[in-house]
Amino acid sequence: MATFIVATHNKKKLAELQRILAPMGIDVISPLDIEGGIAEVEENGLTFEENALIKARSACKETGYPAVADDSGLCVDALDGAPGIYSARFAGTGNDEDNNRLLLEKLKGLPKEQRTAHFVSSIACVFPDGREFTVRGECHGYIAEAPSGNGGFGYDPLFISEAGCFGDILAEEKDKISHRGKSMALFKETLKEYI
Ligand code: ITT
Repeated sequence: MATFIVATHNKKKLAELQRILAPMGIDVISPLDIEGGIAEVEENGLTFEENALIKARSACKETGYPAVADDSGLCVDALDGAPGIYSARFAGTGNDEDNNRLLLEKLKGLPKEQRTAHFVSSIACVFPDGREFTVRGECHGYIAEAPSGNGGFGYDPLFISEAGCFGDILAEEKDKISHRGKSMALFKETLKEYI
């Protein structure tokens, strides 16, 4: 089985990707295993897929390992899909609490039926020989009126899924239904055609 580098600088996302990849029997290394880490690239794509490819191509080129990268975000219907690919930088501070506060502010006064949203995870896989593919997972739900729980990361305390708020449910429960759980299941299926 090949060794893959998971190209992310988000420690909580890394933990989630490693947790999902481990039972797939895939050997994973992270930027923390590379001396000096890996470079942070400018995510200047216009779609989740483009940004995932930008990150995976760079990590593969830099390390020589096949690379897996996730580009993800939250798309809120009442905000025409924002923050979308700009989810990590929504409030401009790179801080999850600031992002959540701004989101609540923008949705203030809207009833539940107008607070629908979905998470997207696009996973890109790039091989040193130039082959590459992307897969995508989505998870639909709505935005709460106040944060709940301290599980997960990012917008999890505000996202209500069919299994409850992502901030409250167990990590394994989130993986079963989440955008990343779904994209990683597709990644596993698609990978069979490549190795
Ligand atoms: P890397 O690019 O280094 O992987 P990042 O955090 O900048 O790290 P993204 O550009 O893909 O990653 O931005 C994803 C943002 O979307 C993330 O910072 C969260 O704010 C949000 N997000 C993505 N998946 C999430 C999840 O499962 N739960 C909560 N928020 C999530």
